[in-house]
Amino acid sequence: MTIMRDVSIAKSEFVPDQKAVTKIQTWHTDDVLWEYCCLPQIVDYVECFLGPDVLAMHTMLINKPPDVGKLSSRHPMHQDLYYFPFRPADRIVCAWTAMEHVHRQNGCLVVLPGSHKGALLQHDYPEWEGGVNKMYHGVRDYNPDHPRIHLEMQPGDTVFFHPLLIHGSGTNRTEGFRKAISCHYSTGLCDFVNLKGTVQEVIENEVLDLAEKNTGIPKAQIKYEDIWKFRSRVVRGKKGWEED
Ligand SMILES: O=C(O)CCC(=O)C(=O)O
Repeated sequence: MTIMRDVSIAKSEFVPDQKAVTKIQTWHTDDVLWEYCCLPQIVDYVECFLGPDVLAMHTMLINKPPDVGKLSSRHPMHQDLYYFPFRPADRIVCAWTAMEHVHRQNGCLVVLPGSHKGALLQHDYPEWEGGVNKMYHGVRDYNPDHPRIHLEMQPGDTVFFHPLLIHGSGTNRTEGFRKAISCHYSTGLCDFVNLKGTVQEVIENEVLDLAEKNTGIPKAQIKYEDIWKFRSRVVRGKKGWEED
């Protein structure tokens, strides 16, 4: 499991530590949270997109904290495929479920409709004065005039979206934590691709640096695809690769 903390709050000496937790990731081995990934109300739809072999590849519990005035609770506009070394993109889908009323004031999702029909774009850390959370890369150039939709949702509402869809989320201007749970599913028959020389090389390097720091294993000995294989778990059907 990875626990991520908000850049502004984690550095404040006045806020107790757990209030800075902005996200918990890679919890596919937790029995209680795993139940979310298996809910038939979700997986029956996922199967329509992916076919009968369904893997959970990336699990997140998002706890957007009240913004302390630095606007660091925002999530920059990005495409999730940027993080993934597996394909095809059309056989990956995200399910994102609101755990409470999510609206513009507490930083709902915002999406650029139709953007999933475009290419995977270059991402960078945005140059935000108040700081940017770790791994929160954003699309470098997108049309600021592209229509946007703010996804206001009730508890339990779920949105399914393509990994090329440009999306992000706004500042949490309330006193409460805005909670959501999500899983990225892929077909079990996905292929892993080499990211060298692609726009994804930057994030691959950053993740490998972190893996080296956390495990002590030199990054040259860690394969990015293995990190993702390690994060995966069968929901229905089978995996197309052998376990090591
Ligand atoms: O829930 C949010 O605020 C956005 C989450 C998201 O887009 C992500 O983590 O990739």
